[in-house]
Amino acid sequence: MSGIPCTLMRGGTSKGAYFLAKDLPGEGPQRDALLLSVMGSPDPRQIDGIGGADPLTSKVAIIEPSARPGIDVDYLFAQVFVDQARVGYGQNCGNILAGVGYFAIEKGLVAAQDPVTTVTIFMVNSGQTAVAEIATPGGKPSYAGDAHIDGVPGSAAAVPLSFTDAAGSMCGALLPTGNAVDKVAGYNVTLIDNGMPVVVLLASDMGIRGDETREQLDADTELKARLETVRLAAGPLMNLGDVHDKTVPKMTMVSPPTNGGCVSTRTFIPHRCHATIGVFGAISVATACLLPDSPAASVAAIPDGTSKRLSVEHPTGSLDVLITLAESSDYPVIQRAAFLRTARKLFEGNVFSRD
Ligand code: NQM
Repeated sequence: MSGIPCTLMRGGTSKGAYFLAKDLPGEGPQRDALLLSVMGSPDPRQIDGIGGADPLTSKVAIIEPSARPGIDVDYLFAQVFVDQARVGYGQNCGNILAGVGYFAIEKGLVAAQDPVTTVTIFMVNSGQTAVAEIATPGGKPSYAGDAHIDGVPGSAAAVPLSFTDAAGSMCGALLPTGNAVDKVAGYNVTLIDNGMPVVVLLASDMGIRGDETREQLDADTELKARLETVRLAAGPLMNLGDVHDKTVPKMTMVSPPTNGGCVSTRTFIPHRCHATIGVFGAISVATACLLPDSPAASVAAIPDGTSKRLSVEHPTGSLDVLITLAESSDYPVIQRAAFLRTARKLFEGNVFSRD
């Protein structure tokens, strides 16, 4: 039995299998079956595969050299469902993105510079571009460093990532309904997409405090049913169609910050509570906080200035999002968004599917 070259990496607060596109079958059922088998899905324990029995550790990056001018590599993200025989391509992942630059350099798709290599990445799922700065002292990828991100023990080399075109990644516009607040299934919500489609609503409106643990919220089946009702109604309004089988929109409940940040969050992605918050999800939520009259603005603490560091609190710490606003507009217009992640190569070799 011959294996498939695969690198297992932690990207931000997620973990996934990174492949070169040329080592996998092309798009279609054969590739999906292979990815399901590699991860061990469907099975809540993923015992017969390398997935970690959690949506955050059942992820795949498929990478190839890009034919697009000015772009180094194309990155396709796949969410392999844990307990269903499904692979979703309908969202991006900013955490797995953190490992893409390293992988591209390790595989010789991008030549390393000294001491930092800039890798320009086309995100196939959303048709948008990210710029990653990878530590390559002496022309070699280095994972060690002193950057810490909440949700990951210890420290590693910083991976700054920036975007100038995140808005409307899947919904066609930052605010797909044109409104900062809509009434959906009886709740005031912001339907927003600044890199990730998210429904932002007040924790208090959903009957929670907003400081509950992931485990407490995951056990609250009544809350989850109400969130799903809102989500299913929001999908078509966000130009996402019927979202029964989709991993978007995400659902983020916001409350006042408790640790000096901008806002506190509890996010469902969409059926399990996130251990932290997705990175593009955090950019979308931080952006919602900037919109006058939005539910999030009513609980957020926003620093002054056009270049803002917005600390989005989550169940295990916070995630800083940097947002640069255009100078000359009364209403917030986002020029650039950025965040800092870390990544680490964990394992490299061949992975074997069931047959
Ligand atoms: O929002 C989880 C994650 C993500 C996605 C999810 C992500 C993002 O934490 O960019 O990173 O929302 O499904 O990896």
